[in-house]
Amino acid sequence: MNVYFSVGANVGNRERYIKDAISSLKTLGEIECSSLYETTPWGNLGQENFLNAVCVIETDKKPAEILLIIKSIEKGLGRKRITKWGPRTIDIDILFYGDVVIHTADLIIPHPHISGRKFVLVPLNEIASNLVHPVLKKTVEQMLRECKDKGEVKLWQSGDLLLLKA
Ligand code: PH2
Ligand code: MG
Ligand code: MG
Repeated sequence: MNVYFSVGANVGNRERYIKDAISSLKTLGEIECSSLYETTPWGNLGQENFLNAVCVIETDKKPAEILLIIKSIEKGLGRKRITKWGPRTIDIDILFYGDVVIHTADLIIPHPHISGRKFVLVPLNEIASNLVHPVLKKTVEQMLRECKDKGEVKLWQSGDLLLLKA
């Protein structure tokens, strides 16, 4: 299954946290990463800018197993859950699990905010512009064109560099 992830950090050595998260995610399977972007905060404006990237991994693992793995990676990288949408050393979210739709108490796939977030859509458009959202039935490219998010998303470093140093 092709599983898409969003990674973000806005506390401490943001680049290091993202790279460490990507290294850990590599244990799930073959990975392809977008470039790394610096982005203004979405939802809770009184905090530092984020670094964000997305990646896709080909894996046989089930969604619940993946969720446990990303929680443990976040914990290992010092994530503390304090406020919703607040500052964090690392956040790893599952965006898509193939075209599977899941609604359980602890997991919603596709991620509910994809179409409203430029910090997700810009990097996603770089690696998967033709990917179709299984609920909205729109491509990433179309969601990006229609997105009203006014947040800034600026290139920080290329995806190749990100993978090399991860
Ligand atoms: N994550 C959030 C809330 N706001 N803003 C940006 N720019 N990047 C993020 O990764 C982010 C956010 C909740 O997970
Ligand atoms: Mg998140
Ligand atoms: Mg999260």
